[in-house]
Amino acid sequence: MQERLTLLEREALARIDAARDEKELDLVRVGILGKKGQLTEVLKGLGHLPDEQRRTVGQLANELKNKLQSRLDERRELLRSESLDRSLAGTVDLTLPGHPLPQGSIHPINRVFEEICEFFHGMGFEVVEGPELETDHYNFEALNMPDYHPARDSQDSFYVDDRSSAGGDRPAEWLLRTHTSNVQVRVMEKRQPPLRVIAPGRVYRRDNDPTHSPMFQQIEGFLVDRVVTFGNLKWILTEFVRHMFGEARRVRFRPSFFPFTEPSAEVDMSCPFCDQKGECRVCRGGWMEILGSGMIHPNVFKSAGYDPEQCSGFAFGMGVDRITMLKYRISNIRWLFENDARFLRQC
Ligand code: 2NL
Repeated sequence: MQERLTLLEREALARIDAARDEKELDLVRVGILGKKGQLTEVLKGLGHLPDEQRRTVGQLANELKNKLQSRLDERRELLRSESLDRSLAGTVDLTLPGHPLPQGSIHPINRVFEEICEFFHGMGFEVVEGPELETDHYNFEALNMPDYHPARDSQDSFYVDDRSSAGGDRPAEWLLRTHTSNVQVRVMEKRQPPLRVIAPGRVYRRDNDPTHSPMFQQIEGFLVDRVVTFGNLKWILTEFVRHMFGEARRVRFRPSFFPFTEPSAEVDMSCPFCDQKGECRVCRGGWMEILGSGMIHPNVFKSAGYDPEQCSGFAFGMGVDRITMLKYRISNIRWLFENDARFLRQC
């Protein structure tokens, strides 16, 4: 009986060591320790042995059972880790750096906002903000736009109450500001020249197509002192355009009209994409309009309580969205507002 156990042990250990995977090892285990396994059979047969032999053989068989069980466990552990190593081989390199966290970026409009404000700050201008909900006085009246002015039509502006229902002697009307000039009017009302102010912010107009959005961002600026000339305006705005679009830009001032300035000029720059070389889909003709400007109208000074004989100044205004589109060659203004991550990632 003891010999049988010794034989069984040698054979069992050899089979355990020969098992090449966990499945094979399990078959080996069943063959030895299963319900009809070899060792199980031995243990079952103990009952037929005489008392004394049963004790010694029983003890040996139990020891062998424990030994084989732990050998099986060891082998299973080894096979498992070998198979894990094999399946990871070549697919995981633990020395590689981890996945970087996605990083946000500044929205192109804010980037351009910052760049513009930085330039004018360097020129001694201060940044002032004001209300987006405004009265017709600050948005139109004080800017030499009397109530018959076409821009005041409800077709063009967002009035907050119903314009048509207002009675004869109408109180102040409220609307979403159509430009940030309201801020400058409020500054002039409170303070005396010399003044150098830029007013950035959101403005609202009833306009909606690929190049217009009902809400857009504007920066207006103005400078008032005792004697300010159109030459001062030309110099600052030329410097500005070259700061934003490169020193190589040519700048031209084209006569125009705004109710709040006289004379008025639109500012064009040579196209930064084709450099005026002709056929260009962006500029169509070599020049691109980028801002409006002029000498502040005497009526605007009068509404602010300034004497137009004692001071003069220039003002300008630009659409930040438009400048952003030109700078980054964005063809549809909606890209700027949809916040599609695929677009923003490119900025
Ligand atoms: C444009 C043109 C302009 C102004 C804005 C202004 C403000 C005051 C007095 C006089 Cl308080 N003028 N602003 C002047 C000329 C042009 O904007 O194309 N804007 C997008």
